[in-house]
Amino acid sequence: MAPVYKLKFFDSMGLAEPIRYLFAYGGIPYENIAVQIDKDWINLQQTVPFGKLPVLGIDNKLLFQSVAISRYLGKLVGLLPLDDFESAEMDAIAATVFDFGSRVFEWFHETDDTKKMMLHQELETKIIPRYLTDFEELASGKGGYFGGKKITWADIYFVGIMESVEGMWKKNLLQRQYPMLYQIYNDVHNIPAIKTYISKRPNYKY
Ligand SMILES: N[C@@H](CCC(=O)N[C@@H](CS)C(=O)NCC(=O)O)C(=O)O
Repeated sequence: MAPVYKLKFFDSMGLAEPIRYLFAYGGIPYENIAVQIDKDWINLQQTVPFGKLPVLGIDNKLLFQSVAISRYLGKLVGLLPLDDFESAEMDAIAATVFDFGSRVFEWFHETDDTKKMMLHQELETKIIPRYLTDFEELASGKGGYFGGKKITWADIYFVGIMESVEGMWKKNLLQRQYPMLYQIYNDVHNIPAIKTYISKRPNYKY
């Protein structure tokens, strides 16, 4: 019998969106449990590892960490390179995408105005260009995608996180300066199953 998958995350894209893309890509049914931060979260937080989401229930097992979950599903849907080194390279990309996303999320959730302005300035002048330039170079050096000429789960992780990053930053960051990354973004969005999922998903802001 096929496993029962239950994904818990807040009612937004964030760290869960690459996971939702991968489910869509593989045509794998799952229950998307939208946790209401002002209602359910206080109690639920005590019960999930490290008090963080997303978590994925797989029958009676629980997996946490968005990168580990995405890699697991990536393997399941045939988007993990077979070669161990190449596979580790995709882990490195996804971990770095997470690092990048965290910097933007940190700015977005900052409540002190002065600190927020400083973080914005640093992101605009240093962090965003540095990460995107290096990602662009890596994809370019490989021949199109992060793993070479074929899409892997790391491309999907990148695009899922970029959607939230752009939603928070309120700007398209890729189109003008990062053609390779923009291509990855469009190619992932144009995968028919992902396109269909996106056309039906809730109207998330980020
Ligand atoms: N490295 C973890 C980070 C998990 C994480 O920080 N999740 C945030 C949501 S983006 C969270 O649960 N925040 C709620 C809280 O800390 O109260 C992952 O990639 O899954």
